[in-house]
Amino acid sequence: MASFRNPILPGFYPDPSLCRVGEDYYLVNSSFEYFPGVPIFHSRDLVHWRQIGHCLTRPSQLPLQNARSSQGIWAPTIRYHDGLFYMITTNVAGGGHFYVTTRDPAGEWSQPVWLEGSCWDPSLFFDDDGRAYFTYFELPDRIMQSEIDLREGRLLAPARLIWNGAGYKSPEGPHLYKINGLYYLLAAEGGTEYGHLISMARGSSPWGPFESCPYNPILSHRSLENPIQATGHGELFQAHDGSWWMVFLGIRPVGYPPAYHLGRETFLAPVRWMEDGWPRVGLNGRVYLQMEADLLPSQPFEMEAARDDFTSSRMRPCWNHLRNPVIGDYSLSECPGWLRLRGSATRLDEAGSPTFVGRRQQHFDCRAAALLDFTPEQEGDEAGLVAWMNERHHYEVAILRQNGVRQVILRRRIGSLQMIVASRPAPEGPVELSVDADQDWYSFAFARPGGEATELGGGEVRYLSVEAGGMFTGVYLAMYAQGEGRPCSAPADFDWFNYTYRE
Ligand code: 6LW
Repeated sequence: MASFRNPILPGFYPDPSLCRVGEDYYLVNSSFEYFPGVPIFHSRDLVHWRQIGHCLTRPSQLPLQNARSSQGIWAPTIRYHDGLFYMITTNVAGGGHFYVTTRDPAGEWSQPVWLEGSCWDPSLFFDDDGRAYFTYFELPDRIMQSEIDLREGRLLAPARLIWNGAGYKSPEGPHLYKINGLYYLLAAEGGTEYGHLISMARGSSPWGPFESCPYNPILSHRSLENPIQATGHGELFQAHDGSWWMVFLGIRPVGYPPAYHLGRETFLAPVRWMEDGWPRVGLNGRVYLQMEADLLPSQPFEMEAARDDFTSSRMRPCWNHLRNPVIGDYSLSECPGWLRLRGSATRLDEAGSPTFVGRRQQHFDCRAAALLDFTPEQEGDEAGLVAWMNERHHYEVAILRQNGVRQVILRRRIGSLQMIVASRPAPEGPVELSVDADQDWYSFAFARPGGEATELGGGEVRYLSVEAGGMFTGVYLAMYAQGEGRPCSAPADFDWFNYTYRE
């Protein structure tokens, strides 16, 4: 037995789906309005994960122009069959269900093959007889299924109802598996909030009828005193050593009333099969931040450096834009060793694509800092660091030209309230901006490079939580630039970005 820490993917990594190829494991998550879309991770021991890219890297795969915050890409499913990887998901901002394929999960994926079908949470199942099935959730309480020809990208018959769930609301996230000759159907019920749970049913045909597990829910933290809440939306799988596991989403709320800001994260639990042919997840349907299990041999990856010096010709996979970026507003080559941002007239307060490059906040106690060289020549030109939930909930420390003066400001946006709450004349030349976070408070500061920091103030973490104004995502820490009614006159050059944390 050995212990591992949950979540295995901290920060906004919801709706995990996983497939195994030999001794390699691939995991994908929802990505909503962020671009590129559907981050994909690789592991060889289920505990150490390295992001190897994204499934959706081109606007032709991922049109997000119309995506409101928390719209865009909802739950994905990844599968491997006959040498080909499939990722199927839904763009709820337009187009609906589609799948892409590749032979190299770290490389480019195909153009989308669009499918008819309502609602969300599509999944694929490949049966031993070569048939393939497309399963998805349909409001209010239906799991629908159709046989599918994946070569032609078409359904072989209209989808039909196969299960209504175990009796809780919204039986979402369906996945069909064949285990010991029986067909097992997994679902996430109760809604993705505190009532979330995982249920299971089984039958002798992929069409059912399905008998509900007598122990449902097989995973639930409802009404429990456990730092992990809202457990649901999972994937069941067998490791190469024969052991069984589940990955699923959960949240880690803080404070009272509880609120979470890191988003829905990916957790892992061992699974045991009982004599009666039903599984037990974790410790009788409960999971913990520290768990004991017969782990696979540890195969850690080299950790990425905390600091990104922007010396590569490509951005690291942790970096995301909002919706489809204006590529010409970003450059790693115009000023080698710096990330150059060109602020546009699109501002953080709009549900558009401002000039924004962000990474997920993955730890309660963390610090993000960046060195910014920005000399705005137009009134209202601005660039800086933002702690970001969405266009209505964000705090930023920035260099702004206001009343002809180059200032460092702290601005808070909480719903319909917005205010610059502090400002100081900016020191000449490049300025180091920083945001320090703990469970309750973000504090913002600036300094000359290597100099003593001047604290500007801060804001409550709670007002960037999902409960305060979010929906399905989590806080990002991002670099940005924006003009006031027109593009910025000068570029904003970031020399480095550093993310450090305390477990
Ligand atoms: C996901 C669905 C859900 O597709 O939220 O509440 C959606 N349940 O399973 C976005 O994560």
